[in-house]
Amino acid sequence: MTNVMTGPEGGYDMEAVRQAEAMIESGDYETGIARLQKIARASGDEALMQRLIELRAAGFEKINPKVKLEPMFEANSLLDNVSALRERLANDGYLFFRSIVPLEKLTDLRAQIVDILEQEGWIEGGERRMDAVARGVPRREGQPKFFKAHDRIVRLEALHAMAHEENVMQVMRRALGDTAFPHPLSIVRLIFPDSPELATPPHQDYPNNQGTPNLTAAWMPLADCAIRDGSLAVLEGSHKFGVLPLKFHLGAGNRAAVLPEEFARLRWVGADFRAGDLLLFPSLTVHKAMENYNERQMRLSVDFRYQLEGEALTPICLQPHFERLSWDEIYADWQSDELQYYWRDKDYVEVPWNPALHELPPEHVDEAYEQELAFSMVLNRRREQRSMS
Ligand SMILES: O=C(O)CCC(=O)C(=O)O
Ligand SMILES: [Fe+2]
Repeated sequence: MTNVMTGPEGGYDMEAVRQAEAMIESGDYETGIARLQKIARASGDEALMQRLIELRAAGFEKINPKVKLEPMFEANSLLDNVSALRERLANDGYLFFRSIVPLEKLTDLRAQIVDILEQEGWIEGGERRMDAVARGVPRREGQPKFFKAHDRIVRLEALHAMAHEENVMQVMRRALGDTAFPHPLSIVRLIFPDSPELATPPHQDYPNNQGTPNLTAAWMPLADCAIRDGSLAVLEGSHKFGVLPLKFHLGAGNRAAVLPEEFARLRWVGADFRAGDLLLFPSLTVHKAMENYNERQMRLSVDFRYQLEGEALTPICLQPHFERLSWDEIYADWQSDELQYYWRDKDYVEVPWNPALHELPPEHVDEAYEQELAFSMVLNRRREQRSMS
């Protein structure tokens, strides 16, 4: 016998709800939530919707697959053997190096960024400002408060100069080829502590950047960054499976890759990064940020994209991140013009960016709404707990 609840906007099958909840309780979170979602959305029942949000908030940690990291291979010893280096990159889909970026340049860039964050009220000031201790709720990509700081940071000459840094360029030339050059799209990540739900989910860069699949990202933290501080992890060998479908996620980019079951046999690899370390991966490699469980400090990092001359790129790779400012505006206060419009002398093939490769499935609007509600519930609870303790 089915027990049907009826509300003002229709009914739902109580037994089906019970089954979905039992699945969630027994650990089959993804399937259980997906079933409950279907029933709740179709019923339009407010109480059931509330229950769904509650369950999503309670199980947030399970939305990001819990990954156990194996250590990344440290490729420094291969730097003198270009063919071994490239073979390793082709096989593993990443290269990780210790101590490449000069510390004084990292520190200088970090100092300029934390000055802006302090002035914008994001972090505590004074002597400890270099620790980037967060104040207040997380500012998130897309929000006006986020852009108030980001629009200033994206103008920093030191940010863009880091993509051209000589040690980094030497590594890029060895890993990719002599004509390797950075895209002017330089990205800074301003990741708040204590909000693991916002960690950048598993994804490929290809749908965002497109152009040549040999496009290779270089990621570096602007200070020591252990796994628990939200360092970057890579799914080894995941670049060999083509472009994966997308689903909505609250983290940077709002897109996660849907990982096929066969990926279960691949290894997630990571490291406690130290300042100066550098991670490279081509645009089909699945990677994710580890959750920032540091209770106080923001994770600040930068990432750049490189390619060889003669290969394809899309117009967004030649624009500043978020495309809110023109290059002339960005260059206004620079000391040197050496790195301005440098790509105009490079040889590349401009190809159109295909929006279809970046589209989310139609149900993403509901998904985004539910994740937002669940996240604000989690944030409020966390704040209440803190004020009580
Ligand atoms: O730093 C992050 O959280 C994301 C970095 C990333 O996805 C990238 O560098 O492509
Ligand atoms: Fe990425």
